[in-house]
Amino acid sequence: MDLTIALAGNPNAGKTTIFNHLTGARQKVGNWPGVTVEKKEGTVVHREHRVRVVDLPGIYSLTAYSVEEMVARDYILNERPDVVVDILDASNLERNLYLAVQLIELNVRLVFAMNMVDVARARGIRVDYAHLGRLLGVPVVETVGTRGEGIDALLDKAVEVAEGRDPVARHVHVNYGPEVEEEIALVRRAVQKDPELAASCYPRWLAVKLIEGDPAVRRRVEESPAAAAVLAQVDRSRAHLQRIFSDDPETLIAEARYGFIAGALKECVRLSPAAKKTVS
Ligand code: GDP
Ligand code: MG
Ligand code: K
Repeated sequence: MDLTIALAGNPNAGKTTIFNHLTGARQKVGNWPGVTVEKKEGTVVHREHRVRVVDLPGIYSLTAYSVEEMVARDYILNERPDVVVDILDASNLERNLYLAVQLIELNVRLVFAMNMVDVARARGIRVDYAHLGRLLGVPVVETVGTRGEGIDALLDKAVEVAEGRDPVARHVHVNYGPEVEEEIALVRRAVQKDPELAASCYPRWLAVKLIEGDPAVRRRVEESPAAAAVLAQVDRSRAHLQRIFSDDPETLIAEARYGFIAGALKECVRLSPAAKKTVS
């Protein structure tokens, strides 16, 4: 059976290093359609599978404000790889988790490659990665890309998750608080009146992005027969949230994501006494 794995991650997290280990010399380099962003693809044979590995552009977020982010997001939404492997820099975990949380919100099959654990360890950062994975509903594999450590385990785990065989993989929601959640529910209900739109991507994700005011997601909805009803609800929801909070909806949502990350990290991170001294 053929499987497709997409590699996502922040710039410098080690995507290219891991891609090279996974695919060796079997690589094809081109451009993403219509843009001058490099696209790398490779294949690897793993047990009974022919696995295609696609290297997505390095990104920090999944907004519509950069061509790299749009390429990565559209690929995941439209081409639907069997599993997304998010490569995180463990020595910059909090920042790298911002993209990870947005991938979780897409409700796609996901694995975290916790890369640069050598650097994190040397800095005295101690994290219970397995616990973090259980909290976030995403299996974690520790890797040291430069030494090729953990790459086989990563490929095993990616295939396991692609086949729906991993017990850790489950969908976890960011809780945006009662006021925002109420508006998400209203928008989601409007989205679900168009079965085709609701099936085109995860409806809760669509609702969150519409409330954030994402222009590309809005355009996606404009093509739907339910567009008028959905967008009217979105405008009502955004106006309502703007009235009750001092921040705009985009800021509210970003802050809730950071809060969610901080909460999860608090349960999993143990700094060594030496590391504590250098950060305080
Ligand atoms: P990309 O931007 O995500 O493609 O990142 P690269 O693969 O180009 O890696 C960025 C830098 O980090 C390079 O100098 C790599 O050699 C280095 N690197 C990658 N993985 C690791 C790792 O696990 N540990 C350490 N110490 N360095 C790494
Ligand atoms: Mg790279
Ligand atoms: K998940």
